[in-house]
Amino acid sequence: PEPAGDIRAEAEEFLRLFHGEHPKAGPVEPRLTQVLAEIDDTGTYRHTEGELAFGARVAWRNSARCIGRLYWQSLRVRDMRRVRDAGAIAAQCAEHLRSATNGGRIRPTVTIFAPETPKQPAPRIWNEQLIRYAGYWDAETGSVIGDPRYLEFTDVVTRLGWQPPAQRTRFDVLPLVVETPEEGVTLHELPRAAIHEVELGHPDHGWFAGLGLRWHSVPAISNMRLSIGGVSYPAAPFNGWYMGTEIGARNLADADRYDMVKEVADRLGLDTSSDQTLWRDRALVELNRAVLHSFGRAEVTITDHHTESARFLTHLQKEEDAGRTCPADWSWIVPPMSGALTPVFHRYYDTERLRPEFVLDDDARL
Ligand code: HEM
Ligand code: NRG
Repeated sequence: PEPAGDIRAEAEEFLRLFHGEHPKAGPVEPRLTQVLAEIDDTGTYRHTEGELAFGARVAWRNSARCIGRLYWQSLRVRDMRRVRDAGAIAAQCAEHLRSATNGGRIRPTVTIFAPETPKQPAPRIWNEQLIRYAGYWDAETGSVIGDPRYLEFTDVVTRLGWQPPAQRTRFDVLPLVVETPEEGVTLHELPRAAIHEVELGHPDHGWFAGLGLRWHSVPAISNMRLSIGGVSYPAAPFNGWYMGTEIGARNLADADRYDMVKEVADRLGLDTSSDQTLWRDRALVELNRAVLHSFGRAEVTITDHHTESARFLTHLQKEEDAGRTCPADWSWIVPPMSGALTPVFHRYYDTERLRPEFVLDDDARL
């Protein structure tokens, strides 16, 4: 259940923002009058396509944790508000992935499903991202196969009836879990054609490919609620492209994820007997070189943390020139390696929350 908030006040704030940034749309008053009447009647209102697309783009613009916001105006918005049944939602998620992957030239995209209304609860997607790898506890070796982050989620989908592949691997893609008011919770396997992946190799070290590492090409977050002008869209999966460090310095490196740093250091022949040799740091750099090299070789869009940091400062400047504040969360913006080598490290940011926004329901607005 959506915390009601003040839909009238939020609608007015949003419509004023929309008309302020779209002079050609004319004065806000007639639209505001219409929307307030619709709220009186129905408890909610329907965004125009223009409002919806603008709301989604500004929600990206307002994402304080996102370093990739320079291109916020080019977000593709797929209006799927009419789509309500679970099978069609899963099919549109697959179509989202295909069209966003675009053969490797990734296009930032959001697909917006039906909103929450007083009459009808909205559909939801339980997965954190559309593509994620299962994690299994292997009693034989006393260790995890796959992504330890998804041990619990994998357990949940298995109880719901998912059959892992007969031969479990470290990179088994989880099924989508879609919940609708009419059908309850249903499982949907993504078609293979919707899943684009890159096999990882290293520009200088042939053995790296032998580690058997890979990652999916598109990060598509699917568990954040899109909140626009007092209307909530709980199912609104969005994607951009990866910054290499997300994979190389976190997903494959964190001790509670794929934990590859020691293995890479050993294969590099580094002296791991003392922290002071900085073997972890040296192995991490090579792991990240492998990620950037492999995506580049496969012609899949990716960015490095130096380029993206510089772009983010350009974005801040553009926002300032437009007379807007740009909220940013230092602890998320600074890349997880070589922090002080990037210019985003050396400054402070505005931190107030702005709407429209993407909200993680667990940390709903206070
Ligand atoms: C977070 C980069 C596109 C919304 C992030 C993070 C990075 C990033 C590095 C931090 C992730 C982490 O530390 O786990 C990029 C890049 C993009 C892009 C390179 C390329 C175009 C987008 C798009 C949207 C978006 C299209 C929404 C329409 C967000 C949000 C978060 C985030 C809401 C915070 C997620 C959370 O709280 O877990 N982004 N992003 N980003 N990004 Fe972007
Ligand atoms: N760190 C996560 C993804 C978080 C969002 N990152 C993006 N978003 N690049 C991971 O899968 O590693 N995006 O929309 O492009």
